[in-house]
Amino acid sequence: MLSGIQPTSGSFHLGNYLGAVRQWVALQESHDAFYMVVDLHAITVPQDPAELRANTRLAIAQLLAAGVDPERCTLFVQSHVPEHAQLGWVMNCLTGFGEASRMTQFKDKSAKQGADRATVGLFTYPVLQVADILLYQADQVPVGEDQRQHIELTRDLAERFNGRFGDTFTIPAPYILKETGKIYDLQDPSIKMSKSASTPKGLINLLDDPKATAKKVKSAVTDTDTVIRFDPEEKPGVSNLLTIMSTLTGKGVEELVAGYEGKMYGALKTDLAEIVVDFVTPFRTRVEEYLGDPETLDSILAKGAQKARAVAAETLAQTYEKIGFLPAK
Ligand code: AQP
Repeated sequence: MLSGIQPTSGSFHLGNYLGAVRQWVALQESHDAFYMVVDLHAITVPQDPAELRANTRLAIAQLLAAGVDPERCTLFVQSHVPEHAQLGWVMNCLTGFGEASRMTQFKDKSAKQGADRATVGLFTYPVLQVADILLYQADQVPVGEDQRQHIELTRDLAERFNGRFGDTFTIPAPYILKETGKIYDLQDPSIKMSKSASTPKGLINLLDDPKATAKKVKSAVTDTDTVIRFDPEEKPGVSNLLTIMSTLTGKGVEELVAGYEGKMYGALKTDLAEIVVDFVTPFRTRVEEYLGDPETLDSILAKGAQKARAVAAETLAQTYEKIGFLPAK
């Protein structure tokens, strides 16, 4: 099991948590899990060095606060394991230019930035992600729906390499939960909640002031009907709120809908605002605690990098050997 999260946004948003990180916490119990903060990916767009360093620590603190447990998984920072960049180069040399050009995330992001400002790093980002996954021979990758195409590319490249050089890589599958694979923007439930595309009112950042968060939930867009039911096609806003509530409370959507029979949207939003605030308030406190103890954080990362490198170095050595690189004596 392998997954990663970017340290670019400062605070994780509710989509990151419900779509990915929550699954990381559950899966560390049953799988040999490798979780990382992907700082190499972060620099595909310009970063202020001091901010990047601070946000990388903040991302680790948030993962720990969410329940990622370094005793149960391998938690590390991507740039601490140089094999990612090394295997990334090999995978670049296996990827067709047209194939990489078809990645929708690149098309969207480069269109937003303008062709002249988008970097080659942004273009090859999915290929580095392929290397991230294959290095650990992951068979499952817990991510949100937006990453499905990148996992498909990973499968294609793993099969291509295995076909050309002999069995080397495990073919991974995406682990995307139907319910939470795509959490939607609170103001525009036709788009995913996202740090780059959402407006501030549509985005719930876990580290925002809980009062502001409650306000955002209460002003979420619903529809002109009044009935609370789960219908993503006809009622995307209400359905998104029900999904969030169901995941945070552990109650089934049907049970929730039954409980709101005859009630108005306002009741649902008020209850959800309270549930979200009850979730983010202790989360923020735990993040502060982890940030206040940089020595423990550093020692977790040092151990994580060591464990990750042991696996990554072995896979890279096998790959180099298969390709025909002369071993370094
Ligand atoms: N809205 C979402 N619903 C479900 N899952 C989501 N993920 C992101 N948004 C949603 C999943 O979160 C994990 C980490 O994603 P990332 O490293 O791409 O983090 P990010 O850059 O903060 O995510 P954004 O907001 O999606 O960034 P932009 O706006 O730059 O595209 C991944 O598993 C992702 O699927």
